[in-house]
Amino acid sequence: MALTLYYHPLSSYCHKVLIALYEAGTPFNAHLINLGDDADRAKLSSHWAHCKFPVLHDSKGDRSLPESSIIIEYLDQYAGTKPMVPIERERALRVRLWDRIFDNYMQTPLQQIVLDRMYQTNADMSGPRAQIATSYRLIEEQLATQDWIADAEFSLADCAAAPALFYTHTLVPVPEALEKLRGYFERLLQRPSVQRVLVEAKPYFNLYPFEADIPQRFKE
Ligand SMILES: N[C@@H](CCC(=O)N[C@@H](CS)C(=O)NCC(=O)O)C(=O)O
Repeated sequence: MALTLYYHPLSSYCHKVLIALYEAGTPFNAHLINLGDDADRAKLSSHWAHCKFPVLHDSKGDRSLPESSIIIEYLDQYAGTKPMVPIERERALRVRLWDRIFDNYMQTPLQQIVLDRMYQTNADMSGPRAQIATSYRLIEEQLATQDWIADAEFSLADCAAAPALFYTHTLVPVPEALEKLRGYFERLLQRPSVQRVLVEAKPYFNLYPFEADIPQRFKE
């Protein structure tokens, strides 16, 4: 088996998959894609016609997989005894739901706000910002009784949460009153897997249009 991840170190969806890989200690080859480079774009498109990363290629079966959540579920077969998606149906449903919340109601509005800034479209971003704020409130309620967002074990949903929260913090501040969310973010940041993706992203922070809003502690 040889796994290759096509990725960029700044990309939040790539962080999600990298966290799963680092958590399990699964060996893989990292293939950095520069979307500004035609040859790199052609390479990525040859694996996934939508030309978005992350994409995982498995030499076993010569298989290319797009979509961060699907990749993480696929990686469970190589991850030993701690799957990122629990086997039990009820637990798996909760994990998948929270994965969807982070992707659809945090990452999607985050991408809208970032693209608006990159392309200077000056569109009204109050809707996407409100979605992120609503997600913050949902997370606070969900964390009333547990450390991780969807399960007693660190899961796919936490892989999704870490990059979503890292970047949304730069756009929509977390209110002081949301103490459980603030504590959860700090717990995520203590995971060596999360620390590693942020250290690897650091040399590229200057490409992020809201770089000035990344807290100093991540730049040191
Ligand atoms: N639903 C996809 C989203 C992937 C995605 O949007 N990736 C972004 C980077 S974070 C990308 O490739 N953007 C480049 C582009 O759209 O041209 C996933 O979960 O992997």
